[in-house]
Amino acid sequence: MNREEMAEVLEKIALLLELKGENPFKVRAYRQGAEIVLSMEEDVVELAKNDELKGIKGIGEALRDKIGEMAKTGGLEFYDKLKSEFPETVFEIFEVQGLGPKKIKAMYDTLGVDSLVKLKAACEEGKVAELPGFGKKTQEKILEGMAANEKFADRFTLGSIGALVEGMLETLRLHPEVFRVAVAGSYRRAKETVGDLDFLVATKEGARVCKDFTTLPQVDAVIVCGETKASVRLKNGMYCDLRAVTNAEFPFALQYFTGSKEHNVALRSLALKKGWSLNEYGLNPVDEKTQRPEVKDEKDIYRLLGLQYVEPELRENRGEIEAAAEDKLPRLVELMNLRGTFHNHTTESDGRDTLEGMVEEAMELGLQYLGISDHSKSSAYAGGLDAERLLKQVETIRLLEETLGGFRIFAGSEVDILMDGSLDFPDEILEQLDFTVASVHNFGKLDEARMTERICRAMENEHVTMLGHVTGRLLLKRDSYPVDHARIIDCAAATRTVIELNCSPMRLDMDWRWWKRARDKGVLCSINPDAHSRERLHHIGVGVRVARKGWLRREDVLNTRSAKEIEAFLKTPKGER
Ligand code: DGT
Ligand code: CA
Ligand code: CA
Ligand code: ZN
Repeated sequence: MNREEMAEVLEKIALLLELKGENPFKVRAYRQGAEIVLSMEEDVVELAKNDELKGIKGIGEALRDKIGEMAKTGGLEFYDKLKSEFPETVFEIFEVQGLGPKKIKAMYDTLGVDSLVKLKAACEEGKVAELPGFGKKTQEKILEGMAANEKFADRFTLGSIGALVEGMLETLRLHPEVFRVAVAGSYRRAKETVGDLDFLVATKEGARVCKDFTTLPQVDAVIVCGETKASVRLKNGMYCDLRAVTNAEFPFALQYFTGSKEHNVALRSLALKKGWSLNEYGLNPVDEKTQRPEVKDEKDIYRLLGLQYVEPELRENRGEIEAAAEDKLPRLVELMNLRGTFHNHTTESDGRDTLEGMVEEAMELGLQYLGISDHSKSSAYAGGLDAERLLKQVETIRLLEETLGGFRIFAGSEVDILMDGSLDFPDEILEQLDFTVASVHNFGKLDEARMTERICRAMENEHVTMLGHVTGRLLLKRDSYPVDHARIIDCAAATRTVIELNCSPMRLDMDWRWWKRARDKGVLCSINPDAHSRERLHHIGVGVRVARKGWLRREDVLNTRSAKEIEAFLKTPKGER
Protein backbone atom coordinates (compact mmCIF):
# COMPACT_ATOMS: atom_id res chain seq x y z
CA MET A 1 0.00 0.00 0.00
CA ASN A 2 1.28 3.44 -0.73
CA ARG A 3 0.70 6.61 1.23
CA GLU A 4 -2.36 7.74 -0.74
CA GLU A 5 -4.07 4.38 -0.37
CA MET A 6 -3.44 4.33 3.36
CA ALA A 7 -4.86 7.80 3.76
CA GLU A 8 -7.91 6.80 1.77
CA VAL A 9 -8.59 3.82 4.01
CA LEU A 10 -8.28 6.01 7.12
CA GLU A 11 -10.60 8.60 5.61
CA LYS A 12 -13.16 5.92 4.80
CA ILE A 13 -12.94 4.50 8.30
CA ALA A 14 -13.72 7.98 9.61
CA LEU A 15 -16.75 8.20 7.35
CA LEU A 16 -18.08 4.80 8.32
CA LEU A 17 -17.52 5.35 12.05
CA GLU A 18 -19.40 8.60 11.72
CA LEU A 19 -22.30 6.81 10.06
CA LYS A 20 -22.32 4.35 12.95
CA GLY A 21 -22.56 7.25 15.37
CA GLU A 22 -19.22 6.55 17.04
CA ASN A 23 -17.54 8.97 19.40
CA PRO A 24 -16.61 12.16 17.45
CA PHE A 25 -13.09 12.18 18.91
CA LYS A 26 -12.44 8.77 17.47
CA VAL A 27 -13.77 9.89 14.11
CA ARG A 28 -11.59 12.96 14.16
CA ALA A 29 -8.51 10.92 15.08
CA TYR A 30 -8.86 8.86 11.89
CA ARG A 31 -9.50 11.90 9.75
CA GLN A 32 -6.47 13.65 11.20
CA GLY A 33 -4.46 10.48 10.75
CA ALA A 34 -5.29 10.49 7.06
CA GLU A 35 -4.01 14.03 6.73
CA ILE A 36 -0.82 13.32 8.62
CA VAL A 37 -0.11 10.24 6.52
CA LEU A 38 -0.54 12.33 3.39
CA SER A 39 1.53 15.29 4.45
CA MET A 40 4.38 13.71 6.40
CA GLU A 41 7.81 14.53 5.07
CA GLU A 42 9.33 11.15 5.87
CA ASP A 43 8.44 7.98 4.00
CA VAL A 44 5.57 6.91 6.22
CA VAL A 45 5.29 3.44 4.63
CA GLU A 46 8.94 2.67 5.33
CA LEU A 47 8.68 3.94 8.89
CA ALA A 48 5.55 1.92 9.54
CA LYS A 49 7.14 -1.24 8.15
CA ASN A 50 9.98 -0.85 10.63
CA ASP A 51 7.71 0.05 13.57
CA GLU A 52 9.23 3.50 13.74
CA LEU A 53 6.07 5.61 13.94
CA LYS A 54 6.30 6.17 17.68
CA GLY A 55 6.33 9.79 18.83
CA ILE A 56 4.71 11.29 15.75
CA LYS A 57 2.23 13.94 16.79
CA GLY A 58 -1.38 13.08 16.05
CA ILE A 59 -0.79 9.36 15.61
CA GLY A 60 -1.85 7.49 18.73
CA GLU A 61 -1.32 3.86 19.52
CA ALA A 62 -4.45 2.49 17.83
CA LEU A 63 -3.73 4.37 14.64
CA ARG A 64 -0.09 3.36 14.73
CA ASP A 65 -1.00 -0.33 14.81
CA LYS A 66 -3.37 0.06 11.89
CA ILE A 67 -0.90 1.97 9.73
CA GLY A 68 1.69 -0.68 10.58
CA GLU A 69 -0.66 -3.47 9.53
CA MET A 70 -1.42 -1.74 6.23
CA ALA A 71 2.26 -1.15 5.48
CA LYS A 72 3.23 -4.72 6.28
CA THR A 73 0.29 -6.71 4.90
CA GLY A 74 -1.29 -4.40 2.34
CA GLY A 75 -4.65 -4.73 4.08
CA LEU A 76 -6.49 -3.92 7.28
CA GLU A 77 -8.74 -6.39 9.04
CA PHE A 78 -10.49 -3.72 11.07
CA TYR A 79 -11.48 -1.88 7.91
CA ASP A 80 -12.66 -5.02 6.12
CA LYS A 81 -14.92 -5.88 9.05
CA LEU A 82 -16.26 -2.35 9.32
CA LYS A 83 -16.91 -2.20 5.59
CA SER A 84 -18.84 -5.45 5.64
CA GLU A 85 -21.44 -3.82 7.87
CA PHE A 86 -22.44 -1.52 4.99
CA PRO A 87 -23.35 -2.05 1.36
CA GLU A 88 -20.56 -1.10 -1.12
CA THR A 89 -22.81 1.58 -2.54
CA VAL A 90 -22.59 3.83 0.51
CA PHE A 91 -19.30 5.26 -0.73
CA GLU A 92 -21.06 6.60 -3.83
CA ILE A 93 -22.94 9.03 -1.63
CA PHE A 94 -19.75 10.54 -0.28
CA GLU A 95 -18.83 11.59 -3.81
CA VAL A 96 -21.86 13.88 -4.17
CA GLN A 97 -20.82 17.53 -4.15
CA GLY A 98 -22.00 19.63 -1.25
CA LEU A 99 -22.96 16.69 0.90
CA GLY A 100 -21.06 16.30 4.17
CA PRO A 101 -20.92 13.42 6.67
CA LYS A 102 -23.52 14.96 9.01
CA LYS A 103 -26.21 15.14 6.38
CA ILE A 104 -25.35 11.72 5.04
CA LYS A 105 -25.71 10.29 8.52
CA ALA A 106 -29.07 11.93 9.05
CA MET A 107 -30.41 10.49 5.81
CA TYR A 108 -28.89 7.11 6.52
CA ASP A 109 -30.41 6.93 10.01
CA THR A 110 -33.91 8.17 9.22
CA LEU A 111 -34.44 7.22 5.57
CA GLY A 112 -32.11 4.27 5.18
CA VAL A 113 -30.27 6.01 2.34
CA ASP A 114 -27.20 3.89 1.58
CA SER A 115 -26.80 4.26 -2.19
CA LEU A 116 -27.09 6.88 -4.91
CA VAL A 117 -30.23 5.21 -6.20
CA LYS A 118 -31.92 5.48 -2.83
CA LEU A 119 -30.68 9.02 -2.36
CA LYS A 120 -32.15 10.09 -5.66
CA ALA A 121 -35.47 8.41 -4.93
CA ALA A 122 -35.68 9.99 -1.47
CA CYS A 123 -35.03 13.44 -2.94
CA GLU A 124 -37.55 12.99 -5.72
CA GLU A 125 -40.21 11.85 -3.25
CA GLY A 126 -39.56 14.97 -1.21
CA LYS A 127 -38.56 13.00 1.89
CA VAL A 128 -35.17 14.69 2.21
CA ALA A 129 -36.71 18.16 2.38
CA GLU A 130 -38.79 17.08 5.37
CA LEU A 131 -35.82 16.10 7.53
CA PRO A 132 -35.01 18.62 10.26
CA GLY A 133 -32.32 21.04 9.11
CA PHE A 134 -32.67 20.10 5.41
CA GLY A 135 -35.49 21.88 3.59
CA LYS A 136 -36.42 22.18 -0.07
CA LYS A 137 -33.31 24.13 -0.99
CA THR A 138 -30.93 21.51 0.35
CA GLN A 139 -32.87 18.78 -1.41
CA GLU A 140 -32.52 20.63 -4.70
CA LYS A 141 -28.81 21.17 -4.10
CA ILE A 142 -28.34 17.44 -3.57
CA LEU A 143 -30.16 16.64 -6.80
CA GLU A 144 -28.01 19.17 -8.63
CA GLY A 145 -24.89 17.71 -7.09
CA MET A 146 -25.88 14.25 -8.30
CA ALA A 147 -26.67 15.52 -11.78
CA ALA A 148 -23.26 17.19 -11.96
CA ASN A 149 -21.60 13.90 -11.01
CA GLU A 150 -23.49 12.00 -13.68
CA LYS A 151 -22.80 14.60 -16.32
CA PHE A 152 -19.12 14.69 -15.66
CA ALA A 153 -18.73 11.11 -14.56
CA ASP A 154 -15.47 9.42 -15.30
CA ARG A 155 -13.70 12.12 -17.25
CA PHE A 156 -10.37 13.65 -16.31
CA THR A 157 -8.83 17.00 -17.14
CA LEU A 158 -6.04 16.90 -19.71
CA GLY A 159 -3.68 18.86 -17.50
CA SER A 160 -4.00 16.53 -14.52
CA ILE A 161 -3.00 13.23 -16.16
CA GLY A 162 0.21 14.14 -17.98
CA ALA A 163 2.58 12.55 -15.47
CA LEU A 164 0.48 9.38 -15.27
CA VAL A 165 0.42 8.94 -19.04
CA GLU A 166 4.11 9.71 -19.51
CA GLY A 167 4.99 7.23 -16.76
CA MET A 168 3.01 4.43 -18.38
CA LEU A 169 4.44 5.23 -21.83
CA GLU A 170 7.93 5.06 -20.42
CA THR A 171 7.34 1.62 -18.85
CA LEU A 172 5.85 0.27 -22.05
CA ARG A 173 8.75 1.64 -24.05
CA LEU A 174 11.18 -0.34 -21.89
CA HIS A 175 9.39 -3.64 -22.51
CA PRO A 176 11.75 -5.96 -24.42
CA GLU A 177 9.04 -7.17 -26.82
CA VAL A 178 7.81 -3.70 -27.77
CA PHE A 179 9.04 -1.92 -30.93
CA ARG A 180 6.90 1.22 -30.87
CA VAL A 181 4.57 2.84 -28.33
CA ALA A 182 2.08 5.67 -28.48
CA VAL A 183 -0.88 7.07 -26.65
CA ALA A 184 -3.74 7.83 -29.02
CA GLY A 185 -7.35 9.00 -28.49
CA SER A 186 -8.47 12.28 -26.99
CA TYR A 187 -5.27 12.60 -24.96
CA ARG A 188 -3.18 12.77 -28.10
CA ARG A 189 -5.62 15.24 -29.62
CA ALA A 190 -5.35 17.43 -26.49
CA LYS A 191 -9.04 17.52 -25.72
CA GLU A 192 -9.68 19.52 -22.55
CA THR A 193 -11.03 16.41 -20.81
CA VAL A 194 -10.23 12.78 -21.47
CA GLY A 195 -12.58 9.82 -21.06
CA ASP A 196 -10.33 6.80 -21.33
CA LEU A 197 -6.72 6.36 -22.36
CA ASP A 198 -5.85 4.48 -25.54
CA PHE A 199 -2.34 3.01 -25.63
CA LEU A 200 -0.92 1.33 -28.66
CA VAL A 201 2.13 -0.93 -29.03
CA ALA A 202 3.83 -2.58 -31.98
CA THR A 203 4.94 -6.08 -31.01
CA LYS A 204 5.17 -9.70 -32.14
CA GLU A 205 4.17 -10.89 -28.67
CA GLY A 206 0.75 -9.30 -28.19
CA ALA A 207 -0.47 -11.71 -25.53
CA ARG A 208 2.61 -11.26 -23.39
CA VAL A 209 2.65 -7.48 -23.62
CA CYS A 210 -1.09 -7.35 -22.81
CA LYS A 211 -0.55 -9.53 -19.78
CA ASP A 212 2.38 -7.46 -18.55
CA PHE A 213 0.38 -4.31 -19.09
CA THR A 214 -2.28 -5.55 -16.67
CA THR A 215 0.34 -5.85 -13.92
CA LEU A 216 1.56 -2.26 -14.10
CA PRO A 217 1.56 -0.58 -10.68
CA GLN A 218 -1.01 1.99 -11.87
CA VAL A 219 -3.59 -0.75 -12.53
CA ASP A 220 -6.42 -1.37 -10.10
CA ALA A 221 -8.61 -3.92 -11.90
CA VAL A 222 -8.36 -5.96 -15.09
CA ILE A 223 -11.42 -5.98 -17.31
CA VAL A 224 -10.15 -7.79 -20.41
CA CYS A 225 -6.81 -9.39 -21.17
CA GLY A 226 -6.44 -11.07 -24.55
CA GLU A 227 -4.05 -11.63 -27.46
CA THR A 228 -4.28 -8.15 -28.97
CA LYS A 229 -6.15 -6.08 -26.42
CA ALA A 230 -6.21 -5.38 -22.71
CA SER A 231 -8.60 -3.15 -20.79
CA VAL A 232 -8.00 -2.05 -17.24
CA ARG A 233 -9.20 0.41 -14.65
CA LEU A 234 -6.42 2.46 -13.10
CA LYS A 235 -6.15 3.37 -9.43
CA ASN A 236 -7.37 6.89 -10.09
CA GLY A 237 -10.58 5.41 -11.54
CA MET A 238 -9.63 6.01 -15.15
CA TYR A 239 -10.23 3.33 -17.76
CA CYS A 240 -7.47 2.46 -20.09
CA ASP A 241 -7.13 0.31 -23.24
CA LEU A 242 -4.02 -1.21 -24.72
CA ARG A 243 -3.99 -2.50 -28.29
CA ALA A 244 -1.17 -4.65 -29.58
CA VAL A 245 -0.58 -4.64 -33.33
CA THR A 246 2.20 -5.63 -35.71
CA ASN A 247 4.83 -3.12 -36.69
CA ALA A 248 3.31 -2.89 -40.18
CA GLU A 249 -0.16 -2.16 -38.80
CA PHE A 250 1.06 0.40 -36.28
CA PRO A 251 0.73 3.59 -38.39
CA PHE A 252 -2.82 2.71 -39.38
CA ALA A 253 -3.85 1.79 -35.85
CA LEU A 254 -2.29 4.99 -34.52
CA GLN A 255 -4.13 7.07 -37.10
CA TYR A 256 -7.42 5.29 -36.43
CA PHE A 257 -7.34 5.30 -32.64
CA THR A 258 -6.18 8.90 -32.44
CA GLY A 259 -9.52 9.92 -33.91
CA SER A 260 -11.51 11.92 -33.74
CA LYS A 261 -14.22 9.72 -35.10
CA GLU A 262 -15.44 12.65 -37.21
CA HIS A 263 -11.96 13.21 -38.65
CA ASN A 264 -11.66 9.50 -39.45
CA VAL A 265 -15.01 9.35 -41.18
CA ALA A 266 -14.09 12.30 -43.39
CA LEU A 267 -10.65 10.90 -44.10
CA ARG A 268 -12.03 7.50 -45.02
CA SER A 269 -14.49 8.98 -47.49
CA LEU A 270 -11.74 11.08 -49.05
CA ALA A 271 -9.65 7.90 -49.37
CA LEU A 272 -12.52 6.09 -51.10
CA LYS A 273 -12.85 8.91 -53.61
CA LYS A 274 -9.19 8.40 -54.43
CA GLY A 275 -9.56 4.65 -54.78
CA TRP A 276 -8.31 3.54 -51.36
CA SER A 277 -9.96 1.69 -48.56
CA LEU A 278 -8.62 2.91 -45.21
CA ASN A 279 -9.14 1.19 -41.87
CA GLU A 280 -7.25 0.50 -38.66
CA TYR A 281 -5.16 -2.26 -40.32
CA GLY A 282 -4.14 -0.75 -43.61
CA LEU A 283 -4.62 1.33 -46.71
CA ASN A 284 -5.64 -0.92 -49.58
CA PRO A 285 -6.32 -0.12 -53.21
CA VAL A 286 -9.95 -0.79 -54.10
CA ASP A 287 -8.75 -1.92 -57.53
CA GLU A 288 -6.95 -5.19 -56.75
CA LYS A 289 -4.41 -4.78 -59.51
CA THR A 290 -2.88 -1.67 -57.96
CA GLN A 291 0.07 -2.33 -55.68
CA ARG A 292 -0.16 -1.77 -51.94
CA PRO A 293 1.89 1.27 -51.01
CA GLU A 294 4.63 1.19 -48.43
CA VAL A 295 3.64 2.93 -45.20
CA LYS A 296 6.13 3.39 -42.39
CA ASP A 297 4.42 6.03 -40.28
CA GLU A 298 1.31 8.18 -40.05
CA LYS A 299 2.81 10.86 -42.29
CA ASP A 300 2.86 8.39 -45.19
CA ILE A 301 -0.89 7.83 -44.89
CA TYR A 302 -1.69 11.52 -45.20
CA ARG A 303 0.83 11.92 -48.00
CA LEU A 304 -0.66 9.04 -50.02
CA LEU A 305 -4.06 10.70 -49.71
CA GLY A 306 -2.65 13.92 -51.13
CA LEU A 307 -2.67 15.74 -47.79
CA GLN A 308 -0.23 17.66 -45.65
CA TYR A 309 0.42 15.90 -42.37
CA VAL A 310 -2.37 16.85 -39.95
CA GLU A 311 -1.14 17.35 -36.38
CA PRO A 312 -3.20 15.28 -33.90
CA GLU A 313 -4.52 18.39 -32.11
CA LEU A 314 -6.26 19.50 -35.31
CA ARG A 315 -8.07 16.24 -36.04
CA GLU A 316 -11.62 17.29 -35.17
CA ASN A 317 -13.03 17.66 -38.70
CA ARG A 318 -13.25 21.40 -38.39
CA GLY A 319 -11.69 22.23 -41.74
CA GLU A 320 -8.28 20.59 -41.27
CA ILE A 321 -8.71 18.07 -44.08
CA GLU A 322 -9.73 20.75 -46.59
CA ALA A 323 -6.83 22.95 -45.48
CA ALA A 324 -4.40 20.03 -45.70
CA ALA A 325 -5.54 19.34 -49.27
CA GLU A 326 -4.68 22.93 -50.23
CA ASP A 327 -1.40 23.02 -48.35
CA LYS A 328 -2.83 25.64 -46.02
CA LEU A 329 -2.42 24.11 -42.58
CA PRO A 330 -0.81 26.51 -40.13
CA ARG A 331 2.59 25.81 -38.66
CA LEU A 332 1.57 25.42 -35.02
CA VAL A 333 3.19 27.07 -32.01
CA GLU A 334 5.54 24.91 -29.94
CA LEU A 335 6.53 24.94 -26.28
CA MET A 336 10.09 25.92 -27.14
CA ASN A 337 8.74 29.10 -28.77
CA LEU A 338 7.61 30.53 -25.42
CA ARG A 339 9.94 33.19 -24.01
CA GLY A 340 8.00 34.14 -20.89
CA THR A 341 4.57 34.12 -19.37
CA PHE A 342 2.08 36.42 -17.64
CA HIS A 343 -0.60 36.05 -14.95
CA ASN A 344 1.06 34.51 -11.93
CA HIS A 345 0.34 34.81 -8.23
CA THR A 346 2.58 35.02 -5.19
CA THR A 347 2.13 34.80 -1.42
CA GLU A 348 1.08 38.48 -1.53
CA SER A 349 -2.39 37.23 -2.54
CA ASP A 350 -3.36 33.54 -2.75
CA GLY A 351 -0.18 32.05 -4.23
CA ARG A 352 1.79 29.42 -2.32
CA ASP A 353 5.27 30.59 -3.31
CA THR A 354 7.04 33.90 -2.87
CA LEU A 355 7.94 36.29 -5.64
CA GLU A 356 11.54 35.05 -5.42
CA GLY A 357 10.44 31.42 -5.67
CA MET A 358 8.27 32.05 -8.70
CA VAL A 359 11.05 33.95 -10.44
CA GLU A 360 13.56 31.21 -9.67
CA GLU A 361 11.31 28.59 -11.23
CA ALA A 362 10.69 30.71 -14.32
CA MET A 363 14.45 31.08 -14.76
CA GLU A 364 14.90 27.34 -14.38
CA LEU A 365 12.29 26.85 -17.08
CA GLY A 366 14.51 28.89 -19.36
CA LEU A 367 12.15 31.84 -19.68
CA GLN A 368 13.33 35.44 -20.16
CA TYR A 369 10.54 37.13 -18.23
CA LEU A 370 7.69 36.56 -15.82
CA GLY A 371 4.54 38.60 -15.33
CA ILE A 372 3.27 38.89 -11.77
CA SER A 373 -0.40 39.70 -11.29
CA ASP A 374 -1.77 39.13 -7.82
CA HIS A 375 -5.46 39.62 -7.07
CA SER A 376 -6.99 43.05 -6.47
CA LYS A 377 -8.82 44.18 -3.34
CA SER A 378 -12.35 43.09 -4.29
CA SER A 379 -11.17 39.49 -4.32
CA ALA A 380 -10.84 39.63 -0.56
CA TYR A 381 -11.27 35.84 -0.28
CA ALA A 382 -7.98 35.54 -2.16
CA GLY A 383 -6.11 38.16 -0.15
CA GLY A 384 -6.42 40.74 -2.91
CA LEU A 385 -4.06 43.73 -2.69
CA ASP A 386 -5.23 47.29 -2.17
CA ALA A 387 -3.51 50.12 -4.01
CA GLU A 388 -0.97 50.69 -1.31
CA ARG A 389 0.15 47.08 -1.12
CA LEU A 390 0.18 46.84 -4.91
CA LEU A 391 2.47 49.84 -5.33
CA LYS A 392 4.72 48.45 -2.62
CA GLN A 393 4.89 45.18 -4.55
CA VAL A 394 5.82 47.04 -7.73
CA GLU A 395 8.71 48.62 -5.83
CA THR A 396 9.84 45.23 -4.52
CA ILE A 397 9.70 43.82 -8.02
CA ARG A 398 11.84 46.64 -9.45
CA LEU A 399 14.44 46.11 -6.73
CA LEU A 400 14.55 42.34 -7.16
CA GLU A 401 14.81 42.69 -10.91
CA GLU A 402 18.06 44.63 -10.60
CA THR A 403 19.72 41.61 -9.02
CA LEU A 404 18.71 39.17 -11.76
CA GLY A 405 21.18 39.89 -14.52
CA GLY A 406 18.72 40.74 -17.27
CA PHE A 407 15.76 38.52 -16.39
CA ARG A 408 12.64 40.71 -16.56
CA ILE A 409 9.76 40.75 -14.12
CA PHE A 410 6.71 42.58 -15.41
CA ALA A 411 4.69 44.07 -12.57
CA GLY A 412 0.96 43.75 -13.00
CA SER A 413 -2.35 43.03 -11.36
CA GLU A 414 -5.16 40.58 -11.95
CA VAL A 415 -7.64 43.37 -11.54
CA ASP A 416 -11.26 42.47 -10.85
CA ILE A 417 -13.87 43.52 -13.37
CA LEU A 418 -16.59 44.93 -11.16
CA MET A 419 -20.30 44.37 -11.73
CA ASP A 420 -20.72 47.37 -14.05
CA GLY A 421 -17.56 46.70 -16.06
CA SER A 422 -15.43 49.24 -14.21
CA LEU A 423 -12.15 48.09 -12.68
CA ASP A 424 -11.07 47.54 -9.11
CA PHE A 425 -8.33 50.20 -9.41
CA PRO A 426 -8.50 53.71 -10.89
CA ASP A 427 -6.43 54.57 -13.96
CA GLU A 428 -3.89 56.51 -11.85
CA ILE A 429 -2.91 53.25 -10.20
CA LEU A 430 -3.13 51.01 -13.26
CA GLU A 431 -0.87 53.27 -15.30
CA GLN A 432 1.96 52.62 -12.86
CA LEU A 433 1.95 48.93 -13.77
CA ASP A 434 3.61 47.19 -16.70
CA PHE A 435 0.45 45.26 -17.58
CA THR A 436 -2.91 44.13 -16.23
CA VAL A 437 -5.03 41.03 -16.61
CA ALA A 438 -8.70 41.92 -16.11
CA SER A 439 -10.89 39.08 -14.83
CA VAL A 440 -14.43 38.42 -13.66
CA HIS A 441 -14.48 36.70 -10.27
CA ASN A 442 -17.84 37.77 -8.93
CA PHE A 443 -20.45 36.50 -11.39
CA GLY A 444 -23.62 37.91 -9.91
CA LYS A 445 -26.63 36.67 -11.81
CA LEU A 446 -26.05 38.59 -15.03
CA ASP A 447 -27.57 37.28 -18.23
CA GLU A 448 -25.42 36.78 -21.32
CA ALA A 449 -25.96 40.25 -22.76
CA ARG A 450 -25.07 42.06 -19.55
CA MET A 451 -22.11 39.82 -18.77
CA THR A 452 -20.74 40.40 -22.26
CA GLU A 453 -21.33 44.14 -21.93
CA ARG A 454 -19.51 44.15 -18.61
CA ILE A 455 -16.46 42.40 -20.06
CA CYS A 456 -16.37 44.55 -23.20
CA ARG A 457 -16.46 47.69 -21.13
CA ALA A 458 -13.43 46.53 -19.18
CA MET A 459 -11.53 45.81 -22.40
CA GLU A 460 -12.15 49.37 -23.55
CA ASN A 461 -9.89 50.58 -20.75
CA GLU A 462 -6.49 51.64 -22.08
CA HIS A 463 -4.72 49.93 -19.17
CA VAL A 464 -6.26 46.51 -19.62
CA THR A 465 -3.59 44.54 -21.47
CA MET A 466 -5.40 41.23 -21.47
CA LEU A 467 -8.65 39.58 -20.57
CA GLY A 468 -8.33 36.75 -18.00
CA HIS A 469 -10.19 33.39 -18.09
CA VAL A 470 -12.96 34.46 -20.46
CA THR A 471 -15.77 32.21 -19.23
CA GLY A 472 -14.83 31.37 -15.64
CA ARG A 473 -15.54 27.69 -16.26
CA LEU A 474 -14.08 25.02 -14.00
CA LEU A 475 -13.83 21.85 -16.06
CA LEU A 476 -15.88 18.96 -14.67
CA LYS A 477 -17.06 21.19 -11.82
CA ARG A 478 -18.74 24.37 -12.86
CA ASP A 479 -20.16 25.53 -16.17
CA SER A 480 -19.11 28.91 -17.47
CA TYR A 481 -21.07 32.06 -16.87
CA PRO A 482 -22.95 32.97 -20.03
CA VAL A 483 -20.91 35.08 -22.48
CA ASP A 484 -21.14 35.87 -26.15
CA HIS A 485 -17.73 34.71 -27.39
CA ALA A 486 -18.14 36.18 -30.85
CA ARG A 487 -18.81 39.65 -29.46
CA ILE A 488 -15.98 39.44 -26.97
CA ILE A 489 -13.57 38.48 -29.74
CA ASP A 490 -14.78 41.38 -31.88
CA CYS A 491 -14.36 43.73 -28.97
CA ALA A 492 -10.85 42.42 -28.25
CA ALA A 493 -9.96 43.00 -31.90
CA ALA A 494 -11.39 46.53 -31.87
CA THR A 495 -9.69 47.54 -28.59
CA ARG A 496 -6.45 45.62 -29.30
CA THR A 497 -6.87 43.68 -26.07
CA VAL A 498 -5.03 40.38 -25.76
CA ILE A 499 -7.09 37.35 -24.71
CA GLU A 500 -5.54 34.94 -22.28
CA LEU A 501 -5.45 31.19 -22.75
CA ASN A 502 -5.57 30.32 -19.08
CA CYS A 503 -3.82 26.97 -18.83
CA SER A 504 -4.65 26.02 -15.30
CA PRO A 505 -5.87 22.40 -15.86
CA MET A 506 -9.29 23.22 -14.42
CA ARG A 507 -9.82 26.07 -16.86
CA LEU A 508 -8.20 25.88 -20.31
CA ASP A 509 -10.20 29.02 -20.95
CA MET A 510 -10.84 30.53 -23.58
CA ASP A 511 -12.03 27.28 -25.08
CA TRP A 512 -9.99 25.92 -28.02
CA ARG A 513 -12.99 26.08 -30.36
CA TRP A 514 -12.85 29.89 -30.45
CA TRP A 515 -9.17 30.59 -31.02
CA LYS A 516 -9.09 30.24 -34.80
CA ARG A 517 -11.78 32.89 -35.07
CA ALA A 518 -9.88 35.20 -32.70
CA ARG A 519 -6.65 34.64 -34.63
CA ASP A 520 -8.33 35.42 -37.93
CA LYS A 521 -9.51 38.73 -36.50
CA GLY A 522 -5.98 39.57 -35.40
CA VAL A 523 -6.50 39.02 -31.67
CA LEU A 524 -3.35 37.97 -29.83
CA CYS A 525 -3.28 35.09 -27.35
CA SER A 526 -1.23 35.00 -24.16
CA ILE A 527 -0.58 31.51 -22.79
CA ASN A 528 -0.88 32.10 -19.05
CA PRO A 529 -0.51 29.46 -16.34
CA ASP A 530 -2.38 31.46 -13.67
CA ALA A 531 0.19 29.77 -11.45
CA HIS A 532 -0.44 29.75 -7.71
CA SER A 533 2.79 27.86 -7.05
CA ARG A 534 6.15 27.22 -8.71
CA GLU A 535 5.22 23.82 -10.09
CA ARG A 536 2.15 25.17 -11.77
CA LEU A 537 4.27 27.37 -14.01
CA HIS A 538 4.87 24.12 -15.91
CA HIS A 539 1.25 24.16 -17.07
CA ILE A 540 2.31 26.36 -19.97
CA GLY A 541 3.05 23.00 -21.65
CA VAL A 542 -0.62 22.02 -21.61
CA GLY A 543 -1.46 25.57 -22.66
CA VAL A 544 0.65 25.22 -25.78
CA ARG A 545 -1.14 22.00 -26.70
CA VAL A 546 -4.52 23.70 -26.38
CA ALA A 547 -3.26 26.70 -28.38
CA ARG A 548 -2.24 24.26 -31.11
CA LYS A 549 -5.69 22.74 -30.96
CA GLY A 550 -6.98 26.26 -31.59
CA TRP A 551 -4.86 26.52 -34.79
CA LEU A 552 -2.51 29.12 -33.27
CA ARG A 553 0.87 29.84 -34.78
CA ARG A 554 3.90 31.30 -33.11
CA GLU A 555 3.04 34.80 -34.29
CA ASP A 556 -0.44 34.59 -32.74
CA VAL A 557 0.96 34.14 -29.23
CA LEU A 558 2.20 37.23 -27.42
CA ASN A 559 4.52 35.41 -25.05
CA THR A 560 6.59 33.93 -27.87
CA ARG A 561 8.08 37.42 -28.15
CA SER A 562 11.35 38.32 -26.51
CA ALA A 563 11.51 40.42 -23.34
CA LYS A 564 12.64 43.39 -25.42
CA GLU A 565 9.73 43.07 -27.82
CA ILE A 566 7.30 42.74 -24.92
CA GLU A 567 8.71 45.87 -23.34
CA ALA A 568 8.10 47.79 -26.56
CA PHE A 569 4.65 46.25 -26.94
CA LEU A 570 3.58 47.31 -23.46
CA LYS A 571 4.85 50.85 -23.97
CA THR A 572 2.89 51.30 -27.19
CA PRO A 573 -0.64 52.70 -26.77
CA LYS A 574 -3.23 49.95 -27.30
CA GLY A 575 -4.63 51.54 -30.43
CA GLU A 576 -1.24 51.36 -32.13
CA ARG A 577 -0.35 47.79 -31.14
P1 DGT B 1 -12.69 9.94 -24.97
O1 DGT B 1 -12.04 8.65 -24.63
O2 DGT B 1 -14.15 9.94 -24.74
O3 DGT B 1 -12.06 11.11 -24.35
O4 DGT B 1 -12.53 10.17 -26.56
P2 DGT B 1 -11.66 9.37 -27.64
O5 DGT B 1 -11.61 10.20 -28.86
O6 DGT B 1 -10.37 8.94 -27.07
O7 DGT B 1 -12.60 8.14 -28.00
P3 DGT B 1 -12.47 6.58 -27.75
O8 DGT B 1 -11.55 6.24 -26.64
O9 DGT B 1 -13.86 6.08 -27.67
O10 DGT B 1 -11.87 6.03 -29.12
C1 DGT B 1 -10.57 6.35 -29.52
C2 DGT B 1 -10.56 6.64 -30.98
O11 DGT B 1 -10.89 5.46 -31.73
C3 DGT B 1 -11.58 7.65 -31.43
O12 DGT B 1 -11.13 8.97 -31.24
C4 DGT B 1 -11.73 7.30 -32.88
C5 DGT B 1 -11.58 5.82 -32.89
N1 DGT B 1 -12.91 5.21 -32.88
C6 DGT B 1 -13.53 4.63 -31.85
N2 DGT B 1 -14.74 4.18 -32.21
C7 DGT B 1 -14.89 4.51 -33.52
C8 DGT B 1 -15.92 4.32 -34.49
O13 DGT B 1 -16.98 3.76 -34.23
N3 DGT B 1 -15.68 4.79 -35.75
C9 DGT B 1 -14.52 5.43 -36.08
N4 DGT B 1 -14.34 5.89 -37.30
N5 DGT B 1 -13.54 5.61 -35.19
C10 DGT B 1 -13.72 5.16 -33.94
CA1 CA C 1 -10.13 7.59 -25.27
CA1 CA D 1 -11.00 3.95 -25.73
ZN1 ZN E 1 -8.53 34.80 -11.81
